[in-house]
Amino acid sequence: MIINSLIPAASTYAGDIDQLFDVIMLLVGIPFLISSYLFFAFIFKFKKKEGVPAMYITGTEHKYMKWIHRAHIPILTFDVIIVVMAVNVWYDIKQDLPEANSTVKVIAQQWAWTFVHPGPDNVLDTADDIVTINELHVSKDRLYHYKLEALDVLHNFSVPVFRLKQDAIPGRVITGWFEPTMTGEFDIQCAEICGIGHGLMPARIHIESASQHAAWVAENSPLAVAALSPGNTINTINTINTVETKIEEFAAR
Ligand SMILES: [Cu+2]
Repeated sequence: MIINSLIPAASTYAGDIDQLFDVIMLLVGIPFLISSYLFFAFIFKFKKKEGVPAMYITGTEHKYMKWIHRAHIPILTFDVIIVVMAVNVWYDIKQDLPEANSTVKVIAQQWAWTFVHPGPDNVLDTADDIVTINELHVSKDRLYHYKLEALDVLHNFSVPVFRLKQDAIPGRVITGWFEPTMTGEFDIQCAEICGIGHGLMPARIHIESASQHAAWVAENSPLAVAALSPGNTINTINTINTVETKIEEFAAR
């Protein structure tokens, strides 16, 4: 309700995250408003008055303590509700890994994103892979696994419309998943301060319909490009080789 009004929800689990935010906002916000109101109301109600002597109150008597206990019980109950809901959502998104239709590689470095798409054969690490910089192409209603790597320092792969955020850690390949539910072009951003160019590390995600995506894959596959203009092949294959060498160099460290 709150986040959704600011930014579209474009993944299968975006709604769960938004719902969690709404529940936390209500369960924390309402007690916050009530306690703030009482705090200021009592300050004014019991301020110094002429002819009324100050009373020394330790607050330990039952008639005072019961007001603390009565407030504690709902707050603790709300905490339990929040924890149970949060663990459930966390499990579904981060612990569970549903079967994928396709896998993409996401490589973060200072200060750009490299994306490796599986190409027409839908298999990564083959000659028809499509490598792009700062531009990820996916199809709506397909479940993707991403394999996230960092070549230098910590980065964070953040796709706000998916409500997806995942740290990228040098030396590790982190696998996660998403399933787009809406077509369009949206932001990808690095959400981990990764150096002076951190703010200059934006990318775009293009969510296409199945047919649009198939057309994009067919047009941009190095094999298709090769068939069209032999000169381009060398560039594309060079790009793939550079990226793969970088990954291998990195893995060998
Ligand atoms: Cu970064």
